[in-house]
Amino acid sequence: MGRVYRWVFGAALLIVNSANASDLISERFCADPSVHKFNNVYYVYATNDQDNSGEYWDSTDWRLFKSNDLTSWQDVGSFLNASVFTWADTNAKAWAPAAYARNGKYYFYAPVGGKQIGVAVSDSPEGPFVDPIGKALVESPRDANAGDEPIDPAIFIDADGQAYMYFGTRVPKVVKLGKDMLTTEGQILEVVINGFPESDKKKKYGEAPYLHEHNGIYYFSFSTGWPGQIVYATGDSPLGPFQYQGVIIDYLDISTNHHAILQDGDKSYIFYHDNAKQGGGDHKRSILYLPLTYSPSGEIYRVK
Ligand code: FUB
Repeated sequence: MGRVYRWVFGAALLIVNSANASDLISERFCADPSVHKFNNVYYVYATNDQDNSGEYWDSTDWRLFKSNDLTSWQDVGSFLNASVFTWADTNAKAWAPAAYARNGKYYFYAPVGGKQIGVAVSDSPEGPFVDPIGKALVESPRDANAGDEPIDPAIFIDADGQAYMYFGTRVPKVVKLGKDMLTTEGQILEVVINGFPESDKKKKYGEAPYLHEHNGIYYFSFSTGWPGQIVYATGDSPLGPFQYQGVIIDYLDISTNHHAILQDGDKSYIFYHDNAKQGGGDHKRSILYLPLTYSPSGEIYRVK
């Protein structure tokens, strides 16, 4: 990786992929997708919006969906409750999670409440997951530079085997993970994003960080806030700095947005949530997905 690139994107560049949104992956309200292909099966790990109060994101478990073809989805059910993290508040909220496979194991990173991220591990993508470390992996204010709200973990493993966890609200953070995926290595760093357009003060980091690599370029994407666009910046290292590039998903009629990108052979998809299902709203969200495509020089085409 580490390819040196020099992009000057045209200011007027806006190429919209006109694909229609997929059907909902579930009739249940769910949000904050973490999407993966494990053993030729697609999995979406999600926040449970069906069982929250409707007034806040206060559900206490996570839901899992799976598919063999990205079209027909099976509801695997409530596969993990926040109570697995015995060190967390008994009413801890189960927010946007991130799964990852490594070492023949499946790791599940999850914010509980707004101050702690836990990690659970399983031999199967569908669980059962257990907490192998008995404490938060990252916690505020315990850990220096964890920020006020360490939530929304996203995992990326580079070609050299180094794992990174991105997280944070309002200020994006990154920390290296050990090969065991259960420990952090070194300091928590701020992710630097340069080049936000001066003309739009709403263009800033909000939440929902996501890192992927495509053709040697590192793409750092995130929501700009509440409501938020999903935008992206690029860099030549997983640690940044990143240069703002543009919008992937425009504002939706909902207070949050949160996405994940699936790279499947030569195809890519962006999963996100919206208020698309009847009766939906800020706290009753639904997961959909769209194809994600790139220009020959690596710009991500706006999808929505
Ligand atoms: O689901 C609760 C919170 O809403 C997530 O942590 C954020 O990313 C936003 O989607």
